[in-house]
Amino acid sequence: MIDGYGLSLSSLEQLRDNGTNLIISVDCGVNALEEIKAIRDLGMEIIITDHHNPKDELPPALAIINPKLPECPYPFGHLAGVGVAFKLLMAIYRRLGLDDTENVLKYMDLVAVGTIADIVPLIGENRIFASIGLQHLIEKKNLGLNALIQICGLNQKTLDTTDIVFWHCAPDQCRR
Ligand SMILES: [Mn+2]
Repeated sequence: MIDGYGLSLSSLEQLRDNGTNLIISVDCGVNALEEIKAIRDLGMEIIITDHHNPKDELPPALAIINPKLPECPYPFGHLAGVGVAFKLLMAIYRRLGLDDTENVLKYMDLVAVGTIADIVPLIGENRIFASIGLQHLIEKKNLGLNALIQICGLNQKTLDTTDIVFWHCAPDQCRR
């Protein structure tokens, strides 16, 4: 809410001062040349996860994970920012031998909210994320999301994609 979308130079300095040496971006960074050069100059590294269309010059990151990169072999190009981050998490789980069903499904409600709210086409994997995640939302698996749904005055039993994308709370509800 303070720095807006993307990587901001002031927050990067703050991260460095707090002892951070590796940043993982979500939903941004593939075209943030200046900021990623600054990360290097500040002595930190960055792994970019993004789904925005990259420009010709790519930033000097440790790694760039983005299905829109021309050489990316990933078969589904419509992942939302959260979907790309989820894929990195799955790769880490696999490397650590933690890729069991429970862990794979654990954050599906958050992946669904992020996918639906990012307004990507709900086809292929996105449709699967939305479908499983909405079911988790209805089953009240996540305390934080439950509270958000309650404050928004939404009916959790009939929650759908429109509730997630277009719902605006009334001013008196927002103050709660
Ligand atoms: Mn996005």
